[in-house]
Amino acid sequence: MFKKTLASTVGAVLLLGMTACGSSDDAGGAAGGSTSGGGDDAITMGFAQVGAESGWRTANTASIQASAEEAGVELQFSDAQQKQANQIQALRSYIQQQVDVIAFSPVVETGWDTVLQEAKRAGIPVILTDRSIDSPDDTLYATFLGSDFVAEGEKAGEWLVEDSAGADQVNVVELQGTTGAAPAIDRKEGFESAIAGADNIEVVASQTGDFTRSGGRQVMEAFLQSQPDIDVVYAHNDDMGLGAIEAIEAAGMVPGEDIKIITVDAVKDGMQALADGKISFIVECNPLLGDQLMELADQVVAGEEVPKRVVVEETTFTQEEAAAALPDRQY
Ligand code: GYE
Repeated sequence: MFKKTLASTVGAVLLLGMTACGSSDDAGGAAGGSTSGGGDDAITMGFAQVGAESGWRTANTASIQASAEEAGVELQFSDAQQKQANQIQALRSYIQQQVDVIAFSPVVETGWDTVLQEAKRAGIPVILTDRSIDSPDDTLYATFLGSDFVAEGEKAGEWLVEDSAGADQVNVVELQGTTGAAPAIDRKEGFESAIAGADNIEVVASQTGDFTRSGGRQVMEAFLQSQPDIDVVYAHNDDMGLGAIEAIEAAGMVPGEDIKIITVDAVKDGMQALADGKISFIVECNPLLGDQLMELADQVVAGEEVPKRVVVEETTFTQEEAAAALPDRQY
């Protein structure tokens, strides 16, 4: 689907992978020649980001870059444009550069063992951030910092079960995240288990919108053509839910009234749509992982013991709660 951009992407990944990001250069310059507050001891981190597919991802990248600068960590940043091959290439370039620590958010769950064994052989610790991998070998990474995506899916399903109590038949269409990605797999599973006992709720169609607004819109347009009776959209992130709103409005219907929408993330645009009544419920997924990541990196590089799993605490939002939280929302 995105073949056109692949050649330029690979070039961009290589380029970004080989050069320090602008912000750490600037920090070095401002400190009067020394590379950071830590001088020669500064930690160098290679960070392989998934892409820039959503508002959540943009906030996550900004958090990591700001926290690195604040912590005096030299950040090498690359954007894989949602392609595993690009991410693997970025990881290999970090190994070759002998960075002190590698952190990445794996675009999909499987297929990492070979490159992570290469990092292990090179003695470079790896921190999984945001998304985890599916591998029998948990010595391939030091720790995993991120949300509990199954719990997020459950919260979405539990809200729907309560909201649908007493209703005859509730037809749900599901906009899945990127195929094979941990949050897509887990948010589907959590939702399904929460609605399993509710005989009146049925998922009538489920397809990936790749976590993007345009993907959500396109898939929703197709659902509106093929499904005669849709009551609820369950979107694995805000952006796809916002795309679904566009499709629903273009079809002459009213989101929030004719069709209810449940999403995950709680980024500003999603919270605004929730406060406006277009979305009915959002499960929060916090993208501000930068500070915790830099702290873990510091400990891992120093050879200290760290917990194998660090779970991010999160909440949920109704329309009233979104209106109240919006003025102070950072992302
Ligand atoms: O929910 C979605 C993004 O991995 C938690 O990725 C992250 C997800 C997030 O594209 O918006």
